[in-house]
Amino acid sequence: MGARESDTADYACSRVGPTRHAILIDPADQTPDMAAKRSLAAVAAGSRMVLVGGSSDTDMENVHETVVAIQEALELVEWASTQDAGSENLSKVPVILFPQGAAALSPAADAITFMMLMNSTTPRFLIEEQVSGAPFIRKAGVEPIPMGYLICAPGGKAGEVGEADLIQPDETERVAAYSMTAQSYGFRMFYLEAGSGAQYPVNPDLIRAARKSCDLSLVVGGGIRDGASAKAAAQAGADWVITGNLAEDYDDVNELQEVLRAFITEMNSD
Ligand code: 1GP
Repeated sequence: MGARESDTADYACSRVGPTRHAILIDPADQTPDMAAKRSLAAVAAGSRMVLVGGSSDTDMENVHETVVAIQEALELVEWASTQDAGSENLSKVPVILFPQGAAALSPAADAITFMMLMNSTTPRFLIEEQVSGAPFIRKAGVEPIPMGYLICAPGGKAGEVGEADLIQPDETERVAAYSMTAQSYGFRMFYLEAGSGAQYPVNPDLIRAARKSCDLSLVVGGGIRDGASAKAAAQAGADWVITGNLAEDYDDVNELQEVLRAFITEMNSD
């Protein structure tokens, strides 16, 4: 395992500093070129991780082409910043797979959220997809970040595809027990998901319950479309706030950068 690879997992799981924003790129919803442009805009606005994945219609080809396009764009920006003494020295933001399963992976990613969909009712997402994907990931040298993934109501497509027994907004004890279980398994991240495009995000009470019951890097996403919801998640204890759909609303990347800059500022405001 290379130093850079374990650096990526440490970076992603570090709990020092304010809540960070990550952009989720769904390769089924945009071209690799647009994915790269949106990722650059997000990083320029202050996003600190790019996740690539989706719960349907992704495959090896569109995931790999998208990861490569984003990596090339970010490496160019990093290189340019080292050439210009006056500009901010931008260290490269990691590109991390957030896969729907073993059939949608890329060796060009810096790491992969190697997840157990903990409240799935099917062995497929509890263990079988992981077993199918593990040899590819090992061969490609992509660093697995062990992650507990928990789908909360309304759950959206991820909840349906994953056949999840959804966590309801008032089930704080249940989410606490899952977070303790995640920690006991040795997972490093714990992701509370409301589903992409969810009508409402994860209830902050659930985030607080997880925060109190584990010291894993806590990731929250699904249905977060404005700075106020991001701030509520941050104040409840999220280490990472993820947005996917938000960026897809913007084809003008300058506008996207402005929107995300304001979003991140509000997320971390007092
Ligand atoms: C989905 O949590 C992410 O896995 C992002 O959701 O697309 O609603 O931002 P949105």
